[in-house]
Amino acid sequence: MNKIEEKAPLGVGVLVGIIMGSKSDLPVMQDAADICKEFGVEFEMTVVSAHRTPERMFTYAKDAASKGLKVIIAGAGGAAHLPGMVASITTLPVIGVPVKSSNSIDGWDSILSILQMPNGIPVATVALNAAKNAGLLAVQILATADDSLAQKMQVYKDDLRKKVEESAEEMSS
Ligand code: RP5
Repeated sequence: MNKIEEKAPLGVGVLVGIIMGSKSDLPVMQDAADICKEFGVEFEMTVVSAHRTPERMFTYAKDAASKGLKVIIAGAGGAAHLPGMVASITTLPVIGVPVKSSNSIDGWDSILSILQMPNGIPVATVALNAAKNAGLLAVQILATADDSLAQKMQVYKDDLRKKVEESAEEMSS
C-alpha cells in the first residue's frame, strides 16, 4: 500500500474546517480528520451546534473564508441543520456528513435534513457516517488548485484499483 505521508506544499495554513454538532459526533467525524492528515492537508476541528450555539455557528461560518479556510466539512445528527445553515452563511463549499445519532430514525432524519436543501444553497452530502468520503472530497476540491495534491489523490485511487485487481486474481486462482 502506498502510504501518503508527505505534507502537501500548500503552506498557507488551515484549509479545511471540520465542525460537528456535538462531541458525540467525534467518533464518526474523526475519519475526515484522518484523511486530511494522510494527505498532509492542514485542518481544524471543533464543535459548533446550530441549535445550542447559534451565534457561534454564525460567527464560524461568517469568518471561515476570511481566515483562509477553503472547504468546510460539517457533520450532525438528528435534526441536522448545521451543514445547511453554515452553507447559507458562507460562500465556501460545504460538505455535509449525516451522523447516525443514538436516538435517530435509522439515520434518515440526519440524511434528509442535510440532503434536502433548497435551490441556491447546496450542501455536498455524503452517505451516512461517511466522514472519510467527506475528507476525500475536501482533498479533491483542494487538489483542483494543487498539482501535488492531485498526484497524491491519483496514488490513492491507483491503490484502491490495485486492491480490487488483487482480490479478483485471488478469487480466480
Ligand atoms: C445533534 O444531535 C448532534 O450533531 C448529534 O449528532 C446529536 C446528539 O447530540 P448530543 O445530545 O449527543 O450532544 O445536534
